[in-house]
Amino acid sequence: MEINEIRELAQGEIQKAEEASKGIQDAVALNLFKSSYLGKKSVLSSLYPKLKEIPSEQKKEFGRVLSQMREELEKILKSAQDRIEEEQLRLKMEKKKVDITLPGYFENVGSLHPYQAVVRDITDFFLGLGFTIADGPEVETDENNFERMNIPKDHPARDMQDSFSIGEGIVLRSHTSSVQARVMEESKGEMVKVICPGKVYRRDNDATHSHQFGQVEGLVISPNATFANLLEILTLLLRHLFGEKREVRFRPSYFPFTEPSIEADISCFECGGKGCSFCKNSGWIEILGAGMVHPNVLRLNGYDDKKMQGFAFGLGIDRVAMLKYGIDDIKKLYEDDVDFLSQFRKE
Ligand code: FA5
Repeated sequence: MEINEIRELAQGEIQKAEEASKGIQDAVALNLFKSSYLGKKSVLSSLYPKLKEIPSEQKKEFGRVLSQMREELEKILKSAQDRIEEEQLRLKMEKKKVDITLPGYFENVGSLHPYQAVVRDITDFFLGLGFTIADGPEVETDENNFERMNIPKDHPARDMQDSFSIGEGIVLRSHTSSVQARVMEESKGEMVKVICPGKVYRRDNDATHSHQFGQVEGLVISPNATFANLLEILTLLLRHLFGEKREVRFRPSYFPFTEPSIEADISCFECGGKGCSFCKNSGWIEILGAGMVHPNVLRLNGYDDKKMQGFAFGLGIDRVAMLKYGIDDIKKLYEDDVDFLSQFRKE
């Protein structure tokens, strides 16, 4: 066979393939085309054995013609394949038309519970002032919860915190002040600067009082901790939590474990201080108790009250959340109502 004949044959085959490819509409026809023009029984495959008949000086050219022929046929096959795929995609998109003006779907990824957001905020504030975090159990001894806080058995102050007794000498802690006793015992007369966030339990139940709630205790002991330091820290904290506009007032109070003692109130979020049923017409909502650590407490917990003095405070976490976010019933913080909680989601 002459090389020219082969060239013509290849050309003819390529033209035939080009024509045939126009009719290909689906994958079955595409496969058929592939086996007809590139398969074992194709003209292309039948030409390879002819190499033997070709004079040796034309063998190179023969090889070039065949590989060109294969390349062309493959190109035709590829463009038919692309055309079919494009057509299939077009049909699919036509069936599944997307209206790009519709609003998207939003995944609810959740967010911090307002209670937890307040805990983190308060904790960050105190870590920034060089406090460390102390911890204690919710099931506590009567001794740590009361006696070492200068509240002996039968002391009338026990009525201030109606606690849950769960066994002989064991209670659910009624305040985080129980951690004060633990920290002082561990610190063995040395300086202290801690906060302790945690859950506490009391027999209470109304819109601002729950049987289970959170407190953050603070305790500083050093030879020169003063009442002025305490007021300064609490003022900074309350300004940090509620901003400059919310009114804060400190008033004298009584706790068996501090002397002098104070309480802090924030102007009511509901009535802005005018007086309403929520704040029991006072215009204020109590947020924390504080004072200078009572010398008895220092002595009861291994400190020399002539050398060391201290201040302490206990802040209601739920109350902060209520005042900050305008929540009118403390129970909403415990109900796991997603509609209510999603208000606090950060978009
Ligand atoms: C105490 O619990 C003291 N241990 C605080 C303290 C610590 C004083 C250190 C001095 C030194 P009180 O019972 O007032 O104090 O509670 C403190 C705060 O907890 C209150 O101001 C209030 O914000 C919150 N609180 C009290 N009872 C409840 C309750 N039932 N539900 C929700 N929050 C409460």
